[in-house]
Amino acid sequence: MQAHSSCSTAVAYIKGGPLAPAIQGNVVFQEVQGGTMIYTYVTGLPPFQPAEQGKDPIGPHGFHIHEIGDCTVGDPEDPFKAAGEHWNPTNQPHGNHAGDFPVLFSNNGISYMVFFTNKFRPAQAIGKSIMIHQNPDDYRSQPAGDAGKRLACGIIQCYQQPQVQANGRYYRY
Ligand SMILES: [Cu+2]
Repeated sequence: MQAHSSCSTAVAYIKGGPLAPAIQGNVVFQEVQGGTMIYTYVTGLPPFQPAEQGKDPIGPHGFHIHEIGDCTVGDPEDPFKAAGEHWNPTNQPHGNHAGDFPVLFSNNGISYMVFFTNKFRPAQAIGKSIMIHQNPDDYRSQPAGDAGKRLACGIIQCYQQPQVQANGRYYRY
């Protein structure tokens, strides 16, 4: 955590796994007074399906920070287990984890959401992962809100401003 203390903007580039390969997106974490603003833009979410026959609805989608920055797919039927459980540095019940986010609403596959949290600063989230789930988070079931399978994952990293080289090209270092 200390090594990243100077990073005031973090980013995660989200990619869909085998259950939802069309998902793409990014999440930007920007330090502001008292906490972090989080800007999420995601496309390629699956169409909403209402709950039926005892199954959970598909969407709105549970959305969290998970504790391990590893988006290895692993089992294609139950992907992204390598990312571990919810990031929960202050040992709170689910619903109040630092990594508990609002659900993502799909608008014909597109979700755009901006919100504020005072539970962490961007530098503290670096090296964790961000996860989109198949089902809604009920903010009640422990330890993960019954949000179901993991559709898409991204690793949170410090955002490096693109630099202009002498030849006019941009690069990231
Ligand atoms: Cu999750």
